Amino acid sequence: MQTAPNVHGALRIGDAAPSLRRVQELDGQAQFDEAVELLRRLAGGGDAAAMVQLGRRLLVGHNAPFEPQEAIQLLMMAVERNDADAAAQMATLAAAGAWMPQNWSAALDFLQQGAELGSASARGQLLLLAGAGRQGLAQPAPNWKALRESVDLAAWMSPPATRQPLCESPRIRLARDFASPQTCQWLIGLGRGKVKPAMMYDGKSSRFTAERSNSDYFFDIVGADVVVALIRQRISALLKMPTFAMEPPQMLHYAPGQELRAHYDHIGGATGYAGERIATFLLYLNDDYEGGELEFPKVGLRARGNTGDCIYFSNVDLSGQRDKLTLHSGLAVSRGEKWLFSQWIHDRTFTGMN
Ligand SMILES: O=C(O)CCC(=O)C(=O)O
Repeated sequence: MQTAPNVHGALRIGDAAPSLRRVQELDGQAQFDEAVELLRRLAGGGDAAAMVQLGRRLLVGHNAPFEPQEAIQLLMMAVERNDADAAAQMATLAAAGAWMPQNWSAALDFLQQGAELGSASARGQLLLLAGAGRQGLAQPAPNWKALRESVDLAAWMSPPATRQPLCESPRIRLARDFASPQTCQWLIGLGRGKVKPAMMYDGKSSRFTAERSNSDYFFDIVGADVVVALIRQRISALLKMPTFAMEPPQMLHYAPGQELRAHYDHIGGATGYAGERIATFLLYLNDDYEGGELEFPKVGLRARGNTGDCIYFSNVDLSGQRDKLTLHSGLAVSRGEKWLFSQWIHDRTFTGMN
């Protein structure tokens, strides 16, 4: 396998690496304005790695101003300089339709470009999307163009036809094989090392509570990728709800003994939130653990999916009112670790806290 040449700084020692190291030092001292200023100078001097670092920060306002349009300009300038990471990031933006019109064909073109330039992420995504799996990885020089052309987007966006009703009131459904085991592994890879002790939202603010001992990770547009965007598109097709009404998706992780005690997902009237969280979608990324069932105590239901299955439910009743029967828990895991991909869906365009 070829080595991925574009890990920041790794092959740039000759040019901007010392200054990028200085950016790291400034960040380490929480001098974020200075770090951003230095990145601006490096990017202005034509350094593509600095353009990507700055672009990613400005995309999400992480220790930087929130300036998505400037971020896209920077990333495109880096793409023109053949930066692999910039191409991979642009693929995610085009797939998600984030700060630009959604364009799947452009997303795949960017992935191909990123893969050809050596982005490990773009390569992994393209191999997964093309269904090439391990055989593809074993090839000395995969044909990225051919792989890009073999991606069957329609199949990725079409959810499984079989749905099993688990309960009618509240409406709870299970669909088998929503995602392949390889896709589940990929998603776990995106969350591993990033999950942090989870907080609980009580309608006013988020805080650590004894009710919730698991960890989570919210994807932003930098942490997500084309695979995540396609999963959301597939959820949209399954639930018949638009992606623009979806909150940022989350990874949930439970180590042995960890749990999420009985709670509701609906938040209507909560401080600062517009609208209601009307549906919850949970994708089971693994099944080699014990315990950890999803329990709805008010209707006496306990369920869990196998790897790749999903369970989804409505948090409101047929008249759109918060449904008190949707009280639910993630029971304690007794052995192994449990990984879920979770997506909440709103009754309107999701604008976050405002
Ligand atoms: O982990 C589980 O099984 C439940 C997750 C859950 O209840 C939630 O995300 O609201």
